[in-house]
Amino acid sequence: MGSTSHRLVFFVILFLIIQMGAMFPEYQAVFQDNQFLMESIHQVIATDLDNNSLPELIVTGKNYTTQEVFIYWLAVRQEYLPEIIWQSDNLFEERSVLWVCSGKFTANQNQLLAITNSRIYFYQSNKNDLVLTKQEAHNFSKILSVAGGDIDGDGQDELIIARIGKITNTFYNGMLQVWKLQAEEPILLAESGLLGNIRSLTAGDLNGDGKSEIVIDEGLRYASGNIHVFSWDENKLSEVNYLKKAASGAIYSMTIAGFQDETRLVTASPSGKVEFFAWKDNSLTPVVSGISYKNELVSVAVLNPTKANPPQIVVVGYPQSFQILNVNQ
Ligand SMILES: [Ca+2]
Ligand SMILES: [Ca+2]
Repeated sequence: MGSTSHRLVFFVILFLIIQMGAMFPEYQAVFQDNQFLMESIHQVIATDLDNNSLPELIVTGKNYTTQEVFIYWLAVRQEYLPEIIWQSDNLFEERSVLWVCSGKFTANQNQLLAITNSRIYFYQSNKNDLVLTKQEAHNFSKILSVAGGDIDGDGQDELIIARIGKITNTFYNGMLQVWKLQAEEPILLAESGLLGNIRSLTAGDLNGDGKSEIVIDEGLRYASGNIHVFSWDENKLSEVNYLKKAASGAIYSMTIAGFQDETRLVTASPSGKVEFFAWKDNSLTPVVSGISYKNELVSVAVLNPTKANPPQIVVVGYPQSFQILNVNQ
């Protein structure tokens, strides 16, 4: 009798595992290149720069041997094959990272902002070209990461900077700044207190109220850290959600995107995991189906050309691996 009930329990569990497997979409690589474009790829973002309502990709990286830093603008049109539309001049700057983000910062179409330690570059599309409309020295300092988003809901995107606020013996204690760029000089809209060792930053409208939320991950070294969500309420930044030990490791890259019926935060970690969090009942809720890789992930983007189908996930693995993943249909 005992062994029969054990066997029954075993089959019930097996059945449940099979059912759960069927519920979660499986991703497969539809494009993969382990030596993509440059010796080291740092960042990928998805954005619609040519205003055709279809997202393209921006990829940044570096060739160490020749001291070159480039931005590529890529379209993924047919058969998931990324095609180069445009390539920047060499933006190499001694001892500087190049950060990029996109949004309507000073124009009424999406712009690409590229920021080094000392300079800021504004690009916008003109037919199949990205035109450098402005470049200048800036006074932002100790940058850790950048993002674009309309924090206050006025229709223009703000530049969000995660920066070092204080250097301690053991880590960089970071903070957030939100800048408006329309005026001659950038205007500081908001600044947070010290938030810990910020490892990644993104912005996007998680709750659908028309204003972007700001999301950061903070924690030490490679350890699983905490995700904080901030929104602009009553003329200040307020923390509206906090997830402790949220992901299965440090988060090096995050993005916010629509997934059919819900908005999700997508994270990538050096442990090789892509994880999803849906915005439900005013908080981030882990979505059980993640993606696991053997290599260290440095950046993630979501390509969402149609609302009807699940979007594609673009992942960059250290040092120069590039993959586009699609849900098995
Ligand atoms: Ca705004
Ligand atoms: Ca919002």
